[in-house]
Amino acid sequence: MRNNRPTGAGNTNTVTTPTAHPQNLAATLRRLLYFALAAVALVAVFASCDTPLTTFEPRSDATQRVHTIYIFVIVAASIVGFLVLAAMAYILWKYRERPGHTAQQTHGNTTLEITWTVIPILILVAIAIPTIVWIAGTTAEPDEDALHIEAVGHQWWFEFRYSGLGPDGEDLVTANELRVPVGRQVAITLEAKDVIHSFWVPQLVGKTDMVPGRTNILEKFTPTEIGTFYGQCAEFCGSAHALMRFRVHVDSHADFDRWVENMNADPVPPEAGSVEARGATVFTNFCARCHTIYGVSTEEIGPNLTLFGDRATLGAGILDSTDENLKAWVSNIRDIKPVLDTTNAMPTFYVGDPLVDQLTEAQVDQVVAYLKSLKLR
Ligand code: HEC
Ligand SMILES: [Cu+2]
Repeated sequence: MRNNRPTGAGNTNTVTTPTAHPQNLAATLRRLLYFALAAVALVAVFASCDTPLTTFEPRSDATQRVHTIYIFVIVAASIVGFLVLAAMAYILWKYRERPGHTAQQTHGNTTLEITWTVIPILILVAIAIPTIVWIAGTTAEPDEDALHIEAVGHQWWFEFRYSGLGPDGEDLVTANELRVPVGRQVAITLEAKDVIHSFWVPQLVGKTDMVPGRTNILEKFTPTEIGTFYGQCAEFCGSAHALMRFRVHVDSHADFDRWVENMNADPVPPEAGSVEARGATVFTNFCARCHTIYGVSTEEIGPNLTLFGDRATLGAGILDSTDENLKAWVSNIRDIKPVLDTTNAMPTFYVGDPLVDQLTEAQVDQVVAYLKSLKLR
């Protein structure tokens, strides 16, 4: 009987079809299973990646807001996508042309059209409301007890100025490693010394341009967790743009206060005759014309180096601040950060090049020992 179908298979196929079909299905299912396993494995691999610039692990109220909206949109889009595809698959299957049933074209159905216009409107409004409320919130006035900081982009490093927290009520200045207390709102204004840079700490706040001759206001944010977070200049600013990073240390209130206090305290002079004492002399002779260390020097061409011994990084977040890296940096900075315009750049001291050297290796060791000794008490 089956063989009487108009398009049906011939005699030869009647024998194979009933057995071949379940086999094909099993093979397809197996292939699907492998595919699903591979997808799960890939997800696991990506999930274990070290991603210091992730936006998926918000650690402030500001990034948490973006993240919530993002997840909401993703979930809503997934549900819509699933429902649409499922409905489509069902309709394709149900109304397909088959023996005894002809596919039909239908036109016009007012109820249906109103329904599928109204539902997307509702979804879009549901997305728009929190988005607009949040965008409006980005320009809100800072809290009364907010911590005010001015961040200045330089080619190729970040300067941070805490208003009123420095010696004599002046700005307290540091560089490349911003310290803020957990749970207190931070209000940062952005400026640039030379060209356009951009301030971005994916887990905490950003990104907003730093424009020369203009003060931009960064969205206010309150860090919610103690830890170290990674920042990066996010606007191409010249040859060393990729080497312009920074870190944000979110400290406990006690640790932050201790840091501010120590930044303001006069440094203990190194013991007379020690390596560090000789390093201090090298610093005064070769470095003080650009670097401030509170109580020692006052020039602000380069990063403020007060308490430099407590910084984890060197060279705008590009290297760990180890003795070895520090020696290499002070000896021949251009090997580490090649730049074309050296007007305000740190000079290379050509250590190890007898024709042009400015410092001996011993002097480098001394100044490194001195910088490393500038620590919290
Ligand atoms: C002409 C000015 C100038 C002189 C002189 C100078 N520096 Fe610098 N220094 C800079 C600038 C500018 C930077 C920022 C470079 C960068 O990261 O792109 C810098 C960066 C540094 C850093 C890294 C700071 C950080 O936060 O990562 C250290 C350490 C440093 N200098 C030490 C020294 C020492 C030690 C000397 C003396 C032997 C010295 N500098 C002399 C201008 C100078
Ligand atoms: Cu930059």
